[in-house]
Amino acid sequence: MRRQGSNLRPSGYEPDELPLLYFAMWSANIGCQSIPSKQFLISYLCLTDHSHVKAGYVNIFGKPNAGKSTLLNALTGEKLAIVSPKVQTTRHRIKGIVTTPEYQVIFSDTPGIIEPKYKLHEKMMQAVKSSLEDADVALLMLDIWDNWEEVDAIFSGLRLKVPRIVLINKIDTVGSDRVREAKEWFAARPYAKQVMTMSARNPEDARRLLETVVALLPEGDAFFPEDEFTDLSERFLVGELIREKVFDFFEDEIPYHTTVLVHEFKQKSTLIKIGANIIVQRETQKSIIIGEGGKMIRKIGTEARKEIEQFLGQKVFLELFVKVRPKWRENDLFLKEYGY
Ligand SMILES: Nc1nc2c(ncn2[C@@H]2O[C@H](COP(=O)(O)OP(=O)(O)O)[C@@H](O)[C@H]2O)c(=O)[nH]1
Ligand SMILES: [Mg+2]
Repeated sequence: MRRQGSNLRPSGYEPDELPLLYFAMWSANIGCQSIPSKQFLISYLCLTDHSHVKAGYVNIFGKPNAGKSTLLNALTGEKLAIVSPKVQTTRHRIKGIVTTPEYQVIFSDTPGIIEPKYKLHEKMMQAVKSSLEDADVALLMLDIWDNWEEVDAIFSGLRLKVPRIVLINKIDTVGSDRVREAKEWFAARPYAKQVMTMSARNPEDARRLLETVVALLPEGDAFFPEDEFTDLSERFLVGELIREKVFDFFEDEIPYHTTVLVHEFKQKSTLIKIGANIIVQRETQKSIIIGEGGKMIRKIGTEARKEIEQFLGQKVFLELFVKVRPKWRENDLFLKEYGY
């Protein structure tokens, strides 16, 4: 998905600046599909040595609830990954791309590492596996309240060879003695190239981390156009915002038995019309999601619509349906249809 306002027309350029633009695009090997912003062009032309651009994949791993998705959102400044106090919210690998003239970092959020119990879990762990394979730098994240030995066993088991940074998260919730102790404990682990303590909710900590990872990246060309900030589609991200509301408003097994499929996404003259199915496993779950007199489904619709409008920067008409698909989490065809 690309940032709004980017298109094929070199907008923002004066006619006499165009030769410079085309020269820069040619020398930077930028295709005509992506006209760089003026700010990018100026920074690019001011840099003396274009061969030393850094680019690479920085993938975030950890147990459920460590704060991985919160961190991805903080690093990219976009809400790409849904966040919840409940475990196992993230089901896909989610890429967030940060590009400047000096570097391009492709961050990947991954599902929390768990022992698979059903087919959907297996797919989730495949998303982790693909991230293990292409990482240039790995971020091993934990909640400082986690059991350190257990986390240590998981991190060791990943058998990564690339530089690894241990991120001790949620330090806003404990005293400084405990933070120091955790830092020393993880610094003694053989896989920890560096140990950083942070609060993923603090943008300043995210910025500090960004600087650290850029220093570790290999030199190379950018993988994605400058204005692309995720590889995911608007449709997918909209579905995730709806799914997040199910995590927010329902307890017990409901969020884990639910997925969302956006089946309609139409640009109308003044708004975007979006139709989505909330898919559950049982009739009883369907009536819980709908609620008395449709109270709950209306609540999901209202809250999700507000967030979608903010995300897309446009008015949205959102229509939700609830569908029962018994055992969809075990069924390859359904899993495929729902994007897993
Ligand atoms: N206090 C505090 N809470 C955090 C921090 N980072 C994440 N959280 C919360 O921890 C929960 C799990 O976060 P999430 O990003 O979904 O974790 P994930 O499962 O690893 O992706 C959410 O309720 C977050 O708001 C942090 O630095 N401090
Ligand atoms: Mg997550």
